[in-house]
Amino acid sequence: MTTISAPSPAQADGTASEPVRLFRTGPVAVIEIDNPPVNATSQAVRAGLLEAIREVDLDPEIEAAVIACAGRTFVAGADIREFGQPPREPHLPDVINAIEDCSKPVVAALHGTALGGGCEIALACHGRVVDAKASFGLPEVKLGLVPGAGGTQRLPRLIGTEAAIDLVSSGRNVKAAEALHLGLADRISTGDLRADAMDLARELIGKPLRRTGGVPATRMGAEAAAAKLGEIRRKARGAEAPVRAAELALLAADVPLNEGMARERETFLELRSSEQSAALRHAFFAEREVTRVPGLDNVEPRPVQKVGVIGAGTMGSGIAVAFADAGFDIKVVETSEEALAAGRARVADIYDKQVASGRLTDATRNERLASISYDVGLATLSDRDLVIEAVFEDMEVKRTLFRDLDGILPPGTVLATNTSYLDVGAIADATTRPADVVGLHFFSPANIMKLLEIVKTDTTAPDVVATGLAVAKRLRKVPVVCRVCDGFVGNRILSRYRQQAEYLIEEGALPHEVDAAMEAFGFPMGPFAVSDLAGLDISWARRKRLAPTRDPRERYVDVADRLCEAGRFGRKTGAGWYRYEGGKRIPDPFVTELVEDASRRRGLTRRPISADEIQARIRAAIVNEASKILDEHIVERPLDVDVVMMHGYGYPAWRGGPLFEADRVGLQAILDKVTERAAQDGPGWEPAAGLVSRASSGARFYS
Ligand code: 3H9
Repeated sequence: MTTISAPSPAQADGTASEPVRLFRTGPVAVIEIDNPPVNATSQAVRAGLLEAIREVDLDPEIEAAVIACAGRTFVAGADIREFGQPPREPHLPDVINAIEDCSKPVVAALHGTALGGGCEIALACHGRVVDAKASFGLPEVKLGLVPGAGGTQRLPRLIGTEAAIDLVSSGRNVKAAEALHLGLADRISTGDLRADAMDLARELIGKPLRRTGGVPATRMGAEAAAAKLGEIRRKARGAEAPVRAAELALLAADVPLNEGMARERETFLELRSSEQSAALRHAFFAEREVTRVPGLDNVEPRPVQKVGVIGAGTMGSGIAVAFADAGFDIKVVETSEEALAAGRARVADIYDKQVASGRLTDATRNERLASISYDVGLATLSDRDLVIEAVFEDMEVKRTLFRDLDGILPPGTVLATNTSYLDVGAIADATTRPADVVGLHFFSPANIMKLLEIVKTDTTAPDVVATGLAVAKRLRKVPVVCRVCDGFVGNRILSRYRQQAEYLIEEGALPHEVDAAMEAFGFPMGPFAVSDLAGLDISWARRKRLAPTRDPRERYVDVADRLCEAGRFGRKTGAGWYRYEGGKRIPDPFVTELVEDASRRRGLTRRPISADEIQARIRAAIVNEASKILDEHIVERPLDVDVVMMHGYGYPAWRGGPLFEADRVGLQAILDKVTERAAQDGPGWEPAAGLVSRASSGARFYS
């Protein structure tokens, strides 16, 4: 720690060598943490902070202190990279207790995101002043942890047990206004944050200090508490941390701070070495790593502000909203005034729903709606930097469209297709500038789903791929760069997942049993429920298209086709794999009959299939296909597959994605299952070479 006898610079430049500095310029000292990029509480920060607090305590000339941070944010948490190593002193809980116990007022000046350990530092201060744009949160559960430095014990004391349970179990962020309302913040700064925090510190000098740890927490009734825990457990879908965090918050009303903190620390250390936390930390870093694409280090993206979307159906309108939300200048085109009007209505509907649910104000909706322009015909797109087509999934339609665009768009415009299966290379070849063509595969609803597959062909220019990544960043999406193959990464794996689910029903399981098993695995919905939601007709049309080229030796289950022939297209027609009543899905004897008939026609004697077998077979199908994707260099790294499955398909993040998990489960066990299925199911089930060699050499995906 460095002591400086000079005024503290307002949110300094972040060039200091010492991560904690004490500015002593009068009765109110400023303790500044400066540990880029996010001021995580590394060992050096903890040691510096403890030393600074001791100095404030001992120095008769200092009467109060403000804790503030340099750079873009207040402390965003403990240093996640240290979690794999043995804890080193001083421990954060001890540093934070020293802040609370300080004999002089200590006020936190919060800007950016005060998360995890950062939020816990703030909770122990005697006052909190927050920047109007700041947010708070205890996101530890998203890393498979509970807060480990007093968060579960101080938060209930400060804002009440019920509100605290909500925050610690969800890990959600709270903006400044809500923080003030909850009692988490004392003041919102309107101008100079540090000056405002120093004012509050000055006001507290000589007054009795409110030490959060000494405030009693409100007690929740036993029944209400049990109901809350049950609800959290259900929502967590197998993740352990949310329930453990809520239990600790409930404890705060029953035991003194030190006892609660001891229990919290114990739980924190236990979870820190858990499989779930390792998986969630992998998920955190993988989500960032996907944006660092090998070979694109110094490639400049093309500037993009004006974006055109062709087609205003479900995908096109969702894409338009995603871009409008991110502040792009967006134009939607259609082939006729009627289609355009329908698209405009779809866009308005998306925003109206957001207003109705309180996520958007009327004023913002109107602003966003006004930022989207509409036109008929491609010619009006000639001033666009990026054009994305979201028209009917048909190669000839798309090739014609790209040929037309080629004649209209100026050189340098990036041409993107939102196709989910078609060969982007063949679409690019319809133009005279295939280097400018890329796949931008959004997932429905496009304004909500985080995943964006950026599909490069053999000819896509590196700066076009870089442009896709830069656009994704502005859209706050998680991009995964991949090469062309049928279904790219996600849908290719999904088709194996679905295929295996259909084999399972043909052999003896019922659709709701497969769904229940996969929901117990941690997916938000099982495969049949998802099909009903998405609509069975789209994949039916695709299957009919592909029928002439299907390998006749392939085991093909036709139950989905027969459902479609009966007019059952899923939720939108009130029936599909299930029957729907009042929005509830109900297993349907009609479907059971179709399934049993399929077994009979295949000559199979139906047998009960356990949830374990269902999960193991589906997991094997996913890992095998993912291994083939790696073998073919469709993606370069296992983490790319993990991110696709977690962000686009609901693979439980606490499992870390299929390949991360495969390492933990044991590759040989998965390979055995794949080999067993290959013998029974025939073509499509060949074990991937990469999986065979990894399993037989004892190597792992992430070694
Ligand atoms: C905790 O606090 C436990 C305590 O209760 C108890 C302890 C005893 N550590 O996301 P970005 C890196 S648990 C290490 O791209 P943004 C990140 O990897 C922690 N590194 O920026 C990236 O590095 P790189 C609770 C971290 O502006 C760079 O910083 N806290 C950490 O989009 C920039 O990050 C959390 O869970 C960290 N804690 O978002 C907060 N955080 O450039 C986790 C970030 O090499 N962090 N990095 O790829 C976040 O949510 C976001 O990073 C944040 C900034 C919102 C802060």
